[in-house]
Parts: sequence; C-alpha cells; structure tokens
Amino acid sequence: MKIDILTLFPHMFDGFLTESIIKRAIEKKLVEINLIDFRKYSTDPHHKVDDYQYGGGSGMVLMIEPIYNCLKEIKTDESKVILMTPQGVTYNQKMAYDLSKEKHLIIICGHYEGFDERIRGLVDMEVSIGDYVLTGGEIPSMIITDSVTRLIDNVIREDSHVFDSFKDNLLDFPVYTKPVDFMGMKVPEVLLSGHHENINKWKQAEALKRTKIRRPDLLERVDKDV
Ligand code: 6GU
Repeated sequence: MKIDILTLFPHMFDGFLTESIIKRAIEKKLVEINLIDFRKYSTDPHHKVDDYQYGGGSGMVLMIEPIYNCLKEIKTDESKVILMTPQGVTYNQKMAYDLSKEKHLIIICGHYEGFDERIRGLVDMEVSIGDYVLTGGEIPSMIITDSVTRLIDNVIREDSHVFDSFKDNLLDFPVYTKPVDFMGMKVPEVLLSGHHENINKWKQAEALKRTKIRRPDLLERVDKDV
C-alpha cells in the first residue's frame, strides 16, 4: 500500500512516522508513506498556494492549480483520492477496512479557511473525522493513515484487530492482566477457568452489555454497516 499525503506542513508528521507501529510498518515495507509539499507544484513565482476569495469574505482559500498539477503527476488508475474536510462523510471503522484494501491512497490536507470549490471535482471522496473544526487536514490525514495501516496484513497480529471495537459495531469487552486481585478488585472468575467456550460467551455478552450502556446508537446499526 502506498499513501501519498499532500500537505503544506510536512513536519507535522515527524513524530507520527518515526515511532511505534507506523514506523515498523514503513521499515518492513508493508506501507510506503510519502509527504508531498504541494507548494512546489505552484506555478506562481512566489509559490503561492492560496489567495483571497472572489465575492469577498475573510480568510485565504487554497487554489486548485498546485493540487491539480500534483495529482497529474502522481495519480494512476489505481489511486483513490481523498479530500480531508469537515464537510465530508464522517469516517468510521468500515471505511478504514475498505480503504485498507486499496493499493494507493492520495490524501489531500486542506488548511486555511477553505479550498476552491473546484478542487472537489478532482477527488473520489471527501472525509471528515467528526463534528468539530480543526485548523487543518493534517491530523485527520494521520487518523486515516493510522487506522488504515494497522489493518494492512502483517502490520499487527490479525487477532489484535479481529475483536476491534466497532468491528461489528460493538465496543470491546473488558480485559484484565495481573494481579488477579488488586485491593479487592478481582478478575472475573470465568477468565481464570480455562473454559474457552464460556470465556467466549462471556466476552460476547460483556461487549453487548457495554455497548448497550455506552453506545446504544451503535446497536441500531449492528450487521448493517460492517
Ligand atoms: Cl477532515 N478537517 C478539518 N479542518 N477539521 C475537521 C476535519 C477535517 N474533520 C473534522 N474536523
């Protein structure tokens, strides 16, 4: 899988790409992640990428040309182009699974007040990560990249994501480790029983119970989305 991220602020990604699971996935060549500063695709003598909006209004607007020029160079028939914007469809685990099957993602990070409406015509999908406003699409693009990368084969052990929260629109069941008794707070007996069928039943029941209490909205969607 190759992920190209178009951003004016590549250094925002420094820690993200050089630590932990993402770093290992890159080293093992399970994913290739490129940061492309699309300022270099600006044909303007001052490498301008944004300008005032027609009709008046506050804030600078990203211009289409640098992004168009960049896509022209990097896009192939196998690319899926994603625009990060709070106006996009809200991201979820099902989308992460679908994207993890793609060969090449191109993620465009918006910044400033907005982008020229015609940029929308260059992309396959527009994605938001939730109903709040961030300063730019960089953190959202890291969220897409992180959630997709961990689902690529051999990045993490498969059984680590078989039971992910949201996989079946259910939250995770509780887990415990040593000690068996911490100040009177005990690990449930069934987990110590060695009876795998009972343990699995317990996990299922606890996941359902927890979801009913914390996220009843997810249960209305069980088996519909995933
Ligand atoms: Cl994708 N971008 C920005 N700027 N804010 C957001 C977002 C994206 N998703 C939620 N808020």
